[in-house]
Amino acid sequence: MKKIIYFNKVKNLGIWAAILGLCFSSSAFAADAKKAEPQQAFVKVKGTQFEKSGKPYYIAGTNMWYAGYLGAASKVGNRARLAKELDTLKSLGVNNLRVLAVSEKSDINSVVKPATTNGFGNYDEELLKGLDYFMAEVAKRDMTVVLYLNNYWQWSGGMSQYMSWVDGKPMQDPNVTKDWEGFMARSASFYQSAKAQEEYRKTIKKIVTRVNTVTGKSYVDDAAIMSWQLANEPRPGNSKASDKEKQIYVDWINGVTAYIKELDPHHLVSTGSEGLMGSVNDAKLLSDAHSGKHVDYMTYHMWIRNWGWIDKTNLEGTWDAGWAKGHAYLLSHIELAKKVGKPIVLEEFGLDRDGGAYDIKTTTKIRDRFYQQVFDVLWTPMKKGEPIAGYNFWAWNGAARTARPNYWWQEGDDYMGDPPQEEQGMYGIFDSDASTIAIIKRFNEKIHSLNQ
Ligand code: IFL
Repeated sequence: MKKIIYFNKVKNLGIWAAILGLCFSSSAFAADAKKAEPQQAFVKVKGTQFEKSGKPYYIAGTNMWYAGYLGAASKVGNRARLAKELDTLKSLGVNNLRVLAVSEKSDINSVVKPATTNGFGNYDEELLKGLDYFMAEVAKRDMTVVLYLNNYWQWSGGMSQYMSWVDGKPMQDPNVTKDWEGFMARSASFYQSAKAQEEYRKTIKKIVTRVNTVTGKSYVDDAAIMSWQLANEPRPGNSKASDKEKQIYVDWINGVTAYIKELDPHHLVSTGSEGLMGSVNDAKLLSDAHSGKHVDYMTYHMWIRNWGWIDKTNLEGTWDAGWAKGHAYLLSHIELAKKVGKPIVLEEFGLDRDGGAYDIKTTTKIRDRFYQQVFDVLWTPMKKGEPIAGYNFWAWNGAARTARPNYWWQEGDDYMGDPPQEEQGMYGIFDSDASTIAIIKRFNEKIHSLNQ
């Protein structure tokens, strides 16, 4: 009996020693994993500019929504391609990538598959590990990332899919129904749904407080993250958004940005807004939406063809009038940013290949001219230290190719910058688009001359 008690004591001691050891080593690990990078290494706002490591930090960026997908170890991913794309972008002077952090599973055709989230609280860990891997690769290359946490549009599930999970009504694909007004109203109903907001915050918490499985570092402590972004192109509602809806939208932005800052006070937070065209052309709304103390900078997007300012079947003929609007749009937002007193990033713009074709072999003369003109417009205020803090072109297709005669993405195809709701090759820049790439590289060199 004594023997048994003694043995149990020893065994208990052993267990305690093991527990203590575990506690010690796991707390040592946790301490290591949680070791914050020096505050200096985080992108900060200084007046109406960004700063990193004590130097100005202008953004020479691209959009690459699928970058986390490429990082997955499963057959969804392609780590060799990811490394190649990042190396190519680095060699072009790209220092920032705007990337989708989460996607919601949906049954519609024009949505990316698989999704990181298969239902409320049901995450695809393998895909999230892909995001971890991507973040580790980015840090190695001294680039930064803007991670968006939702989508107003259908191609990653987004707000509409949240609403389908809330009320069980099937998600409508506006590519099929052509009812964009109805779709936008449905997406915006997300701001008013207590259940959707609760689940959205859970997802935000899941990502923001995640510990990277590759580096062991908490996302909160990762200086490679430049900004958490509420969503891709959130709008207050459709073209008839009421004053009440506008107020709900502003309140939503203020509430969620405050929530993110509670979880992570060191990273910047942004909205992902398109600017005036995503704010029913209401300058007061745009300014109100970006004046909250937890919104660190403004964003805007410019889509001269999507918005009907030029006609893709007659790019040359409709150019002058369309570009005049684009030019004014680019500058007017820099003026607005001055009034709000925050930096602004042109984080999306793009144009079709010549003739509106999708074929990679089609020339890009008008697109090239467009890119050059956009860069010329941005450069003057940038040089003068006005609030324009950089740009991300839309989007990097890189080495992706499609073999589909109709250019529509199907599960298993290469991921490219053109998301699955649009023809593959519409706006994205392929690694073979030498003339456009040369223009981007030249502008990035100028930008880097400011980052000294
Ligand atoms: O693909 C689109 C994406 O949803 C976006 N803005 C415009 C892109 C091109 O139409 O965020």
